[in-house]
Amino acid sequence: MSLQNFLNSLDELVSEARATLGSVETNDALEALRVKFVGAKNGALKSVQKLLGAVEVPDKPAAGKRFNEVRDAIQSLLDDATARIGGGAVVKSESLPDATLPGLRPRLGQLHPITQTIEHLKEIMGRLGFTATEGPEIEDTWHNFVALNIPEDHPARDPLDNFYLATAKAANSSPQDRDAMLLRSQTSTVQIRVMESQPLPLRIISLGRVYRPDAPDATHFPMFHQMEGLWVDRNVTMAQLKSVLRLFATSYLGGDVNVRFRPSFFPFTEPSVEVDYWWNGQWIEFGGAGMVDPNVFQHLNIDSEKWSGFAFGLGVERLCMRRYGITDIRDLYRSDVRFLRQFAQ
Ligand code: FA5
Repeated sequence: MSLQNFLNSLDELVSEARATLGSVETNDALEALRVKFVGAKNGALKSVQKLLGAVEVPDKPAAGKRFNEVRDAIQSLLDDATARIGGGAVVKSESLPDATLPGLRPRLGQLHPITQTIEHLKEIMGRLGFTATEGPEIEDTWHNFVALNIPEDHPARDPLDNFYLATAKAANSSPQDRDAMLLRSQTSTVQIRVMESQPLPLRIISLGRVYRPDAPDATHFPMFHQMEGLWVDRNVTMAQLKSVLRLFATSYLGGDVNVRFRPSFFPFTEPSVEVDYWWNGQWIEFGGAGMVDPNVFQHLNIDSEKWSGFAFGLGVERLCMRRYGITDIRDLYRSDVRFLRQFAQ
């Protein structure tokens, strides 16, 4: 087909569209014209487009350009006619919802239950005089182990029990080196950072993520949160530690909570205890605690004759689970909106 013949077909089409769409008066007639000109199957534009294939190759660019212009022109004629008649046809073709239906309620976001729990714990501990502070999630072995009196050969430093990082700094170092880096395995690191940088006395909590290569099950997850607490002053005692933890537990879990302290061992506290609550017919451990070990004070040049302190580290997920009756920690991290929506504030 010659270029001229093709252009003539386009001109005829656009003239006809101008004439008919310029005077159309009803939505039904407009709809019929829409089908006639731009209908997906047998519309006039479609038919002319098919002729494009028969145009000589060197003429194709000019033919294609003109075709696009005519297509746009017909579309604006249709839009003008639609606007003039009152939009009925547009409503139909763009399938807007019925404007008389009630509106859709926008779905509001909300804080994750663990974030809500963290805020709640901060508020309770704030009332007990503890100030919230933060520490980094990527730590060196000095803060995660050495200063906490965890010796080189201690199993807690095993590469299989920690997420050591392949940083440039650590490239030539082993997990035993002071500057090997890891994702912190406990928030007790913040005890050290705070005692390094703040004057005594101090009473702080720190809430944040910790990481351990634990196999996930109903009460374990490889990433979880801890609330660390530290109170250093003159004459801080184990009796105060137990009172604070009991007050905290009754405030967060309710007056009927049954808490027990079990003798235990942590390298950075002496004596040490593990703290459990009773739930669903069994004791669940929710934290460790004890009196700050004099060796820790010594690492930080704090006179343990003058100062004493207690520290605790509690599992935030386990507290949240007990409060809300969640029986599987993994539910908190499945990102299932149906589960999370139950915690709308
Ligand atoms: C510690 O991490 C000590 N730093 C706690 C501490 C702080 C003791 C200060 C003394 C003084 P432990 O490894 O037991 O201790 O962990 C504390 C709590 O974290 C546990 O009781 C449990 O509630 C929670 N926890 C431990 N591992 C996991 C896990 N994989 N998933 C969820 N929660 C966990």
